[in-house]
Amino acid sequence: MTFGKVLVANRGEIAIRVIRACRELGIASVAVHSDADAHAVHVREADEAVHIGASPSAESYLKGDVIIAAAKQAGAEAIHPGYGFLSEREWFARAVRDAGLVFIGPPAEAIAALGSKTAARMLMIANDVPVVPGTTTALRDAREAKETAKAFGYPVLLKAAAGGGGKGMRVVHRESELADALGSAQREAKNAFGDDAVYVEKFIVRPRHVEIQVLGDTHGTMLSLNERECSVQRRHQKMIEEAPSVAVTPAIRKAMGETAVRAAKAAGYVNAGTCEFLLDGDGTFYFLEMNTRLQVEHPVTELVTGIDIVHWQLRVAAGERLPFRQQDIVPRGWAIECRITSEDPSNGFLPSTGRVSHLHAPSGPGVRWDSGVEVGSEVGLFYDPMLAKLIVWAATRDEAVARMHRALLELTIEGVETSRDFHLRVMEDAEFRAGQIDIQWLERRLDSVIGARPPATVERNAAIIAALIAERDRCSPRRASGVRADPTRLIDADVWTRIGRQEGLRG
Ligand code: MV4
Repeated sequence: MTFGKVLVANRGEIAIRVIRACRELGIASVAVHSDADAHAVHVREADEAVHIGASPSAESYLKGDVIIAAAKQAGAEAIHPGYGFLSEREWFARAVRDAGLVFIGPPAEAIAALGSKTAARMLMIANDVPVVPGTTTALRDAREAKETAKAFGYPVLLKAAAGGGGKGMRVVHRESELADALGSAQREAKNAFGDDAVYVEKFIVRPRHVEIQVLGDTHGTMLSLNERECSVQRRHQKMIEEAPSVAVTPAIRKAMGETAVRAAKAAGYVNAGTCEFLLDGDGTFYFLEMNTRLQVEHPVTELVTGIDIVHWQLRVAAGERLPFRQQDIVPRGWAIECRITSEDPSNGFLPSTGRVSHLHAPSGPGVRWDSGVEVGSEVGLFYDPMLAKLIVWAATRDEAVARMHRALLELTIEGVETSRDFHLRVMEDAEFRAGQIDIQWLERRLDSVIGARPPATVERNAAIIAALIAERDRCSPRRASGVRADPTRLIDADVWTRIGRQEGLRG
């Protein structure tokens, strides 16, 4: 038994993802939307929709009280928060429960227990979860900072206790830099979180970011759905995720999974959550933090485990028992996700706006397209720039990379700049193909990835197609526009532009 009706307190691709799961389970869905989203896909796909305010998030998707009132009004029994927005706000989880509704996520107390980093570190240490060597209390002054840094050895990393997402973090390589770094980390933490508490950790050099998906019910079962490799990121924004990780051996997987389950149980966790780890070159892993929500990259885990995480979020929130045991979770094949954002990689990832004028979504074997946009969608600056996620599955990593490359070639989005060509270049990159990635990889490799030429085969095909089109246009000018749509999909937009210009085909 699940719910009769669920309100989805989000927008874009994740709202649609949850609405799809509801429909598959026979649950009616209620969308919420701002002014800007009056005609959005998620509004149309839901069974009902409620307008909750003006376009800025603070006046709509962050209005917890308005959303709870909308759920009561619509007769929903539960609220799914998606990711971002209200998903990790303890007060919202509590307010939903106090309103007599079910929050589809962890208990408010678990969100609270994992919210402060220093408190979470203490909890983890008490439960034999390895954390990065460092302190569990805020530094009082530069003198104390120097003493502790000396004890752990340089380089060290100063972190905001209230932090997350890299704010208030400072790497310190030597004692002479420590006092200044402490001052600026404290100022940044105060500004960002209203709390200047900063603590110190040993700085792990060139680790991978590997995370474990966990899933638990209210009857005491907590399972590890194994790891995702999320090292390909830029400025704390993940760009590409995969499962499994080339760096995770069966022994590491087992140890990391058991650790994540222990961490989740220690926090009183229920529902889907993610434990973030740093994994160093020797296979040593350290718990960083737990994300108390469904994550953007959950589909790669779904594809390799065969478990529909959103279905089970809904079912365990309604009190159902998970029917799996840990030994039933057997990873199969390889999955990769590329985040398709409205950012221009050749222009410093500047956000791009406009109306989606043409869209061709990839399909075919092993391809999943989780999108929040369609032809006609207005892409503005009010919300996150992620338009869609392209996820592929294949038997091996090499095949998954080839399949992702093929799917990206099929993708056409016109009207806004996107990260599509950037992803193509990554799939062609020798280091990425060898799995030689860490959290600094993209920053190191960005110029060469963005500046890279497409492979000769792609350019050669493009040249042939351009010549053929030019020939047909000369013979039959009126059919030119119809002919152009298909071949351009086979080639990169940048190649098309260059060759098209040479051939005088543009415009
Ligand atoms: C670290 C680290 C190296 N050593 N801690 C970044 C955000 C926050 N979640 C923790 N972060 C890091 N903590 C120690 N002791 C490197 C990072 C880090 C990072 C971690 C995961 C994913 C991307 C990252 C990018 C830069 C730095």
